[in-house]
Amino acid sequence: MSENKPIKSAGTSAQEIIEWGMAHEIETCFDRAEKLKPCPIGETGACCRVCHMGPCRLVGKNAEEEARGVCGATLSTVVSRNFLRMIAAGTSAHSDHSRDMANTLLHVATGQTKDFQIKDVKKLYKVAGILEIEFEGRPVNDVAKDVAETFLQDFGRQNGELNYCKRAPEKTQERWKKYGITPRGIDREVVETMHRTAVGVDHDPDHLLTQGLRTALADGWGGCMISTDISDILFGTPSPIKAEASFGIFKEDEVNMVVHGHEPTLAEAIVEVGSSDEMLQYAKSQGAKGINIGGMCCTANEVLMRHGIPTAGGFTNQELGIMTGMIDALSVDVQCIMPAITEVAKKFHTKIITTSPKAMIQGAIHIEHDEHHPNKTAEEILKLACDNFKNRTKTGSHITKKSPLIGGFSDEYISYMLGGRWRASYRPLNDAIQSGRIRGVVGLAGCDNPRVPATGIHKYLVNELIKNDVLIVSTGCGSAACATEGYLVPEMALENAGPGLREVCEAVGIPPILHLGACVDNSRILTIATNMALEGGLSDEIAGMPAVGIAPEWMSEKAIAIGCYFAASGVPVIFGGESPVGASKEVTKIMTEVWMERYMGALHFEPDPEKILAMALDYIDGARESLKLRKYEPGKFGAERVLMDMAARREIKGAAHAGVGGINESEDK
Ligand code: BF8
Repeated sequence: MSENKPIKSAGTSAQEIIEWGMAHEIETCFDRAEKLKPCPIGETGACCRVCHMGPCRLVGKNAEEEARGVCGATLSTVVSRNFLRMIAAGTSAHSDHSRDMANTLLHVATGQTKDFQIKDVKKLYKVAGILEIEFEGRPVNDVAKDVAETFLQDFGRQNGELNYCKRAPEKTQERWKKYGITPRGIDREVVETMHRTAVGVDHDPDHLLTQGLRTALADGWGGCMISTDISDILFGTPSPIKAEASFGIFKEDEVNMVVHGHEPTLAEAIVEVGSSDEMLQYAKSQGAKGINIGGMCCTANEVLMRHGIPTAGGFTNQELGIMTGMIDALSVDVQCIMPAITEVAKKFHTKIITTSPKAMIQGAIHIEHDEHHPNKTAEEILKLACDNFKNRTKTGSHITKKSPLIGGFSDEYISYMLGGRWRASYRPLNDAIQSGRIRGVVGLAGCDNPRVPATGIHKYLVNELIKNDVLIVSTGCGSAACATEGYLVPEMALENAGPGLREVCEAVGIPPILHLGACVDNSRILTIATNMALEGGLSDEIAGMPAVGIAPEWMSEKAIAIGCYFAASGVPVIFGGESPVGASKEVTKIMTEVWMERYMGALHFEPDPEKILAMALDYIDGARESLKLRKYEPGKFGAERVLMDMAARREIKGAAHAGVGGINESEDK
């Protein structure tokens, strides 16, 4: 990395490729972010464009009191309506993905899709039990059919409540009922939100935001949770697995096929068909030694968690991956796919393939995913990748660095690790939090963002949080950011962890940063929080736990939906960057103070990483105090052993080496 170039990504390999791209005049999101400053009116939520009398910009010194749209809408109405529409869009994205998963399960159960089978029957039975579907003595596919049909009803349900609301602790459910945010049907909440934010309907910011929370809960306890569970049923519940991350995952002598997007179905088929003898022979016939499958963004997380497929990283790495010159084919489905990839790909040999009937990009090849015959689609895509191998040129940044990682933690596996096979339990985790060995838990999630040195805030926060004895559960591109920087190597992370956290992790055999999967797998964090509440000794609901959610580099509307479902479930959440409701003090107050009073959850926006850290630790310590847990004392536990370990390591490695042995230095070795 050159010293006088501006740092655009905190990923060292990513930065190298960015610099290579600049030298070769290849434009990326980093250049566009620099050229295109955010509109200051839209950025803070003050631009109303829900009708064609506007767009109205509610600006000025006393905008909160005086500014009005042509219809008379106040700033707080406009700001909250804009925010609600983000929640609705985010909920739609996760939930439409989830609906596709439910349909796939139905097609597998009824034999319309023969390429997949139910992989995790135990999980199917667990889900059937929650849904009160009889499963004992019945054929597996009959149970799966009932489960799929019951889930599908949750999308179009008009009244009552979502099936999975009952998975939340009772007190959490009571809060939802008390404040009228128990979600009904997923589609119903999204449609009602769109209706209420249309011109001339709901104008009361608090009333609007309450519907926003109900919609977000439909996302978390509906769309996301259903998707996670069906993916586990069909493709297996994850357990810890080794993989690799960063741009060095691509191979010189093999066909590099990359899966990018979100839905795991076609990616699973590509993994399966890509490892068949037939396809290997085909790759060889095209001059390659084999087929190397890699991933990007959340599809990467899905196949990493279940198969150890390596990841090239998160959102901001997608153009950079192509710029390595190593990718023969990149197949994409839905969400977080930059349309710019086809432009970048023109400069290389990479074929971009769109696969979803919902999403096309100009300049891409469209090979539509046949949901009844996924292996056939996978074969077509893989053959195209193999055919393209011979067109690979020397052009590209050819980065070879990568980092090992351990991923694949599910709530089922965490509970098994903590309690053992016969008495799986959260007791050791709760005990460790009670005693102060673990100060609290942070869910580190969300995107990476080219408007900050990408992945840099994730990097800063994981370092500081584990140093402060905070256990991290991570998902989405947050996990990818940790992975590419070497933070998911347990030994390295442990070396940097506070002594109490380290002691617990070593005793139980878990790393201090647990990679839980894709963005929809934030639902696993809801399940973990529920299990902690049910275990006892901490809070008896999700609210009040020494736990915080952080999305430091968020950019997607999906992240907003996620932040809101955590807030409504009782978790204080801190987002980085400028606030999309920053124009209105009233809306900001509702989302922080009023939500805190009602749900013991809140949504803050804070651009300063140091303040994010301080707020998170304050929330954790405040919750400890309210629960009358022992006051957290840094270095109280395990310090002596850690010092001894460090001394021993120093002796072995030599003082100079030990001095740089922390996880910061581990990337891409
Ligand atoms: O759903 S973390 S950039 S890839 S939105 Fe997108 Fe954000 Fe990544 Fe996955 Ni989630």
